[in-house]
Amino acid sequence: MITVDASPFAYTFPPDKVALIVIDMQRDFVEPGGFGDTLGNDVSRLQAILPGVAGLLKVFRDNGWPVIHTREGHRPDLSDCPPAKRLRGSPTLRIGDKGPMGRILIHGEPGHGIVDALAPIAGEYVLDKPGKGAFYATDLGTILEGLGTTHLVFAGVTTEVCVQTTMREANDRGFDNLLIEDATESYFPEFKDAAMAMIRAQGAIVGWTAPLAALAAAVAMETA
Ligand code: C5J
Repeated sequence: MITVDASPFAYTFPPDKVALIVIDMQRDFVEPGGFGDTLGNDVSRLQAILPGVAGLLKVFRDNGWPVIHTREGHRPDLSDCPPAKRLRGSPTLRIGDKGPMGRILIHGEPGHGIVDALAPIAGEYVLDKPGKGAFYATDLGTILEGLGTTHLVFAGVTTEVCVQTTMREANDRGFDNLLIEDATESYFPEFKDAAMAMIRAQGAIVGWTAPLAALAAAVAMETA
């Protein structure tokens, strides 16, 4: 077992039953000139976690532990995008519209892709999801069952939307969840802080949080 100095208390995981889920590190959310930027969000906040997510990927890759990348997006005909989702947000730039990096959140468009710095490598899963949560309308549950996973480490964007939603879905399915604090971000700092506080509340009601350094130190000590 590996024990990480985490909040609200230590997080312990079996190294043969852990997987990393990197949520939606897509150009349209993260890069200048993408969908998020065009809507007026400060994407420099999201850019700042690229080293943290890369460092976390390195920990998992060095140990041969499973990595799952998710991408939020829809079919070109939008048949998997409920009007209730499409019609909210910006009235001028909606899912499926032509944006600065191709059609917004449509499979195969440049903006839908994962940023180059975090590109998946051979053997890693890339999971397309139409919802905010990564379990909804995907085979994530089947993948994790096949891997024998019981513990999930989380990174990605945005903390209070797709990351928190997926952690709550995972929590209800019985996984023990750790969110890496410097590998997740929001366009709104107060939302990130609130989401992390909600996750840790009431004795880790949704899960734990810890900085990457705490995870890396715990892993290094155990695997030295
Ligand atoms: C959002 C996400 N915020 N990946 N998506 O719409 O959190």
